[in-house]
Amino acid sequence: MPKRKTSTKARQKLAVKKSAGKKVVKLKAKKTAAKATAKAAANGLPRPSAKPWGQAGKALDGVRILDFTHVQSGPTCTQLLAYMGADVIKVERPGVGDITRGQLRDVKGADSLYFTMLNGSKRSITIDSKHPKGKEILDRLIKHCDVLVENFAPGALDRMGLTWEHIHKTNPRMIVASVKGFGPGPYEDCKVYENVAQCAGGAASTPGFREGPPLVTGAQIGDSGTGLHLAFGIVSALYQRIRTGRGQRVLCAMQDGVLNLARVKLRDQQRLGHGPLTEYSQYGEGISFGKAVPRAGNDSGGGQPGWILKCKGWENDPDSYIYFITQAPVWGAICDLIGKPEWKSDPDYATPPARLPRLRHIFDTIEQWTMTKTKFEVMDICNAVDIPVGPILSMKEIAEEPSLRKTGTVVEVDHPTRGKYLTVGNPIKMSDSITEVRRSPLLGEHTEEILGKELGYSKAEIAEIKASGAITAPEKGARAEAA
Ligand code: CAO
Repeated sequence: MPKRKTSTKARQKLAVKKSAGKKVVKLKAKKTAAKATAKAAANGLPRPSAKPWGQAGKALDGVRILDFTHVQSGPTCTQLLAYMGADVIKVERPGVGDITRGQLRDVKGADSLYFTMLNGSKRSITIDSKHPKGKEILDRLIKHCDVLVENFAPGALDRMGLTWEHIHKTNPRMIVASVKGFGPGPYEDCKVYENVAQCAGGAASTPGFREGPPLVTGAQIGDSGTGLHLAFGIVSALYQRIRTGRGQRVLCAMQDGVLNLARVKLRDQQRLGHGPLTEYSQYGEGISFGKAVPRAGNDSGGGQPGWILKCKGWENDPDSYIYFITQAPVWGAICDLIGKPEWKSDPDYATPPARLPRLRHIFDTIEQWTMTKTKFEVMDICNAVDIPVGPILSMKEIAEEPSLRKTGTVVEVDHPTRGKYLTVGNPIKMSDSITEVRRSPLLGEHTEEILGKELGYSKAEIAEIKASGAITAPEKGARAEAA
């Protein structure tokens, strides 16, 4: 076939068309590349939400927690997860519940503050975990939830039949998080409470005064501290699960959690091998060190000497004290305040090493000044010139402090049987996940709601379960034989 002759005009047209086509292809390729780069830069994340801050849901929205915790360490963990938006379903023994409901009761017949302050923003379901029907409900909950959290005595969960193997088979995505007193080793079977952990974690050997016995602290570093560690482990496991698709076990031993919080003392133990701890006041007092880190009274844990000093009114108010830190950069300001400007240039006081052997005299002199002021006056005066000080706030003052109410750190909630009470809200503030602090649930308050709405039991089935005694107290239900 003879070749068709193309006119110059047509050729030009074709060339323009071809080049336009090439341009479109190039543009498309560019756009695809740009999209791929943007996707890579976003690390697979969705576009940034355009919703106003705090209105894009909560951090842990959609996460369901099967909360098998009791007393303090476990409940601290799950309460924090609830504050972050997780749906926390607390499983309690029918008729009894978490033992703390009745411990340290201040209002007759009402759940104690011990319980209410550790179980806010959760739902409660009663299940006898040793009852065959109870076990069946628990299996449904295991399938339904993302995380099981427990702090039973070692072996208790296995005795319920809820071994890791069983849970993992039932729901391979489930994370099983546990608090135990000790990790694997000679003490792994021991039951452990707060002060046992403070002692075994090394923390109790260091507070108190040199001449006195070891001391435990009121801050619950064993229980609440370990609960906090566990919460971190759970959130990390949830994050890893996004990649692996499977759950894992998370274990926090209270001994380990306490040691983690007391790590500066293990630091000092090692420093002791290289010479005396010069920031401890016993160094300045010429008292030699033994083989282990000594009790340090109110010495500062950091490199800047500090002590607790009396303030105006200390004779009648046991909390009229302030923590005073003689930080090197503000030494001049301290000297001016306390009426000792000559100390600024006196070689015995001018440098931190020169002051070390004289700390007791220095703090006695500063105290002569702090005793002329209330702790809040000292706070105002010192902070104005950047001297770090800390008033000893009583729990009464904390409860009444307006700024803590304003930030939601101290929250008042209303409870149907005990009335209004104060609780500690979320100490972690997030700009896009707003915490809602709700009162703690009554025992079994949400049992039917969870069985019906979440687990899909029909009304007839719920009635059957009730009659079986699996969710009601033995004296109330026609209890079936336990397995
Ligand atoms: N239905 C039926 N039985 C239930 C149940 C339910 N819903 N919930 C709990 N139980 C049973 C457990 O199965 C266990 O029974 P067995 O021992 O017969 O198997 C029993 O209740 C008691 O559990 P426990 O041993 O955990 O409780 P305890 O009061 O004897 O010990 C504690 C409490 C805290 C010392 C222990 O749980 C422990 O060492 N936990 C780990 C460390 C910890 O968290 N300590 C901090 C506590 S806060 O200060």
